[in-house]
Amino acid sequence: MAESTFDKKAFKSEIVDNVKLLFRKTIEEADNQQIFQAVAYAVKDIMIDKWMATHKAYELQDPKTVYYMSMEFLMGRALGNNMINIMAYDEIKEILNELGLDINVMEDQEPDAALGNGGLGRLAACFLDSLATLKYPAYGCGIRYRYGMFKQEIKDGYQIEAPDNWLKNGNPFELKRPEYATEIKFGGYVRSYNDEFGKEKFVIENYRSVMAIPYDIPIIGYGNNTVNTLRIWDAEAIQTFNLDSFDKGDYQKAIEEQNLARNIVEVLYPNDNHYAGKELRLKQQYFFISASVQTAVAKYKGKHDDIKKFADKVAFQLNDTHPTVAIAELMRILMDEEGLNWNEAWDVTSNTCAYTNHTIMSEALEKWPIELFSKLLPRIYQIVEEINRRFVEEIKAKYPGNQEKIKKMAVIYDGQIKMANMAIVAGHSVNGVAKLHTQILEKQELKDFYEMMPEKFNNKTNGITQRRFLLHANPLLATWITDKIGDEWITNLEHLKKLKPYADDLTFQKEFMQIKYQNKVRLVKYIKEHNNIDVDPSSIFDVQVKRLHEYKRQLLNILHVMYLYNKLKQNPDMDMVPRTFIFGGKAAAGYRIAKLTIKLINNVGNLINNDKSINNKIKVVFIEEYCVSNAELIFAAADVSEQISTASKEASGTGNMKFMLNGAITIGTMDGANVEIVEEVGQENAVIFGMSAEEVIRYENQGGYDSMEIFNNDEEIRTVLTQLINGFYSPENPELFRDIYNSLLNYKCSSRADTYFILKDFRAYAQAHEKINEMYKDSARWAKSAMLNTACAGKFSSDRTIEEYVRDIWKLEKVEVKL
Ligand code: 26Q
Repeated sequence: MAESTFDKKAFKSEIVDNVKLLFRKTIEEADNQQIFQAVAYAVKDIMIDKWMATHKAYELQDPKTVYYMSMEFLMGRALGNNMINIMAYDEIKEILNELGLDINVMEDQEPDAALGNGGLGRLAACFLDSLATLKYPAYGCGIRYRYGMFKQEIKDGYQIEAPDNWLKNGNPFELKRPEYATEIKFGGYVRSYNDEFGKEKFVIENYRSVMAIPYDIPIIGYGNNTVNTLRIWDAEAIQTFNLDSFDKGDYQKAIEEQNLARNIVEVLYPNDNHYAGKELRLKQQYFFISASVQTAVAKYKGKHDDIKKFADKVAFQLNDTHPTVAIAELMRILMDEEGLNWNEAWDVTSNTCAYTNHTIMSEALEKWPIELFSKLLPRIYQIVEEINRRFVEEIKAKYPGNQEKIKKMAVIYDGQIKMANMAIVAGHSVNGVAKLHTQILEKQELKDFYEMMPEKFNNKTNGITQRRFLLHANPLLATWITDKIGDEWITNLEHLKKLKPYADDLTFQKEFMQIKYQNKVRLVKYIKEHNNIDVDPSSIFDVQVKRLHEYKRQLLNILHVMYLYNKLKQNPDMDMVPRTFIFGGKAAAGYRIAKLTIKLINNVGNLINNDKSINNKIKVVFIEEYCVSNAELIFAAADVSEQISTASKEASGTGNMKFMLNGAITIGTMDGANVEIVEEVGQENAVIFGMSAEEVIRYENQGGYDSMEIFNNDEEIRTVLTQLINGFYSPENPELFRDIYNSLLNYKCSSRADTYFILKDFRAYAQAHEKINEMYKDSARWAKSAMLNTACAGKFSSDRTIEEYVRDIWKLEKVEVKL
């Protein structure tokens, strides 16, 4: 580990200088936001030297580099993580103390960089941390949205979306790089001609264009000198126009280009696992991909003259299908600008690109109507057409006369371009994000592709960075662990297994649970300040935080709370450890049933939290504005981790890993990475319930099941469902929750009743909760299980995941950076 050369005195005076330089103030006069900025710039100053050294080392050694292409990077706050990774967190904490300041208050001044929706975007952020820590050359490539994920306010129980103006005070960590601006062309038409050697050439004419301007954000490794770059692109109009000198046509065009530029990067689409088919979304995709691919090619050409060997130096990882237009863009550049023929360009593209699949749900698969796509990207469309034509020939050769195969696998079919199919056909690797998910891809969703090209398929079970989700989020536990087993776990999480022998020790169990209690008190304070709800830290904290989605089944959870409440009302002496059911998460702005579920959770909470007769045995809290920064508080405070998706639907999940790492016990289905969590921690230290993925898929193939039968035969379930429509939780409007009721019981259009098997899994879920209750009563048993969850979380480090990507897909070498 690099030793810290941190100079406390110099750093302190740099803070004072920065306040003066930036705000013309003394420390005493500056407000917290200003001091935060001053500290951030001082930290950046330390990182800049390492950033330059890294750049120099990469220039000199010319290593192979991965470009992680993603529409989303859900970074959260940077200051805390950066102070940790430069190994100066405690020193800076002391300095701030000496100045009469609290490091937590300073960190709270920083807005989250919420350039992502949920799991996929946060995974990208964890990967960047791991890549730098493991000393691999890497770029993140994305979009600098002016507005990130919307801010969620809860008013009268309803979600209200507010804009996230995250850049309003500037971003101290970013660096604008106008010298690397590139032009991006949209629309127009393709003209072809023969050049002097008779070769067919293509040019686009009459296009509109915008400039892509990069902003670089330093990504520093833990305890080393590696600083990689997250490059996010802003859009600007080509010329700021001059009213006098434009004739009418140019004036129109100039205005249009202003608008195009403004619109492209204006806002992140707030959909999670749902495709909407909006033209602006395709513009965003091509915008950042064209800029990133052009840059990668230019960088390569700065050092090499043989473009055919591009893939020896460059790997593109496509984070879902959102960046797959990179395939056609690279083909275009290689052929139209670098003069390669189709086969040569195809070889390079195929060896460069690899695709990660994050979902099997059909509503999330991106398909673009030919009409829309070809108008916006005419040359790119020609290339996609040719990719399709050649691939369909291959299918026909392999499966003569088999129209089904073409229907399923063609890149263009029925007037639509299927981005996943293009990514699979063109790339050299297709990976799922957990073992079960990859199996389902191979055996079900992508079966035909798997049969045709099995060598491309591989699994990379997701992971999370322990630097943020343990070291930063849970300093008490982190320190305790380091006291027991040393600090190697920070860069090699498998070391946590050395905690196993401590799990049976009563003293250690007590200490562990004492830390959990203090973290619960910290969260109680947050909830009081932000929600004004009183919560008892000695109750069981049972937590479900994640995006709102029907498949994630927040509805199952709240229906079970309603059921428990009914039982308690009938039998107030019921043997039950007091429980606080904590929810958090955002619903896509247009997702009606998900938003209604938020309202239901809040109404249920309102009634139950104010019912004195149940003796505070149940509390229900919906935490407003779930985001990376408050997630860090929430994971550290959880006793129970709710991972209850309909089996087969959650590709992996990563929240499940964050809970486990912080010593929460999972109540969950055999879905996604839950399967591997149970494998690691043992069945006795998790509570698993419900249908298997195989059963779910079998029922789906039969067209579903009859939820009415359950309704008719199970009185307690019937009572709960009836409370959705008799005004029990909405006396002012008894019909309020009718749509939820209908989703469980009525066939609607072509979709089955209870698509996500909520009623079918309900009894098993209730039993699982009884088991949790029993386990918790035996405090030694609980403490042991909780500790074992932490001790067995080693596999779920994103460091492990990245090493697997490097070994199987990217083939990178580590680069030592010296200062
Ligand atoms: C698509 C088209 C138009 C607009 C938006 C989108 C869109 C945006 C975000 C589609 C999907 C997403 C996000 C998906 C996602 O977060 N998937 C999750 O990825 C995690 C990391 O692999 C997994 O752990 C989760 O299981 C998976 O749901």
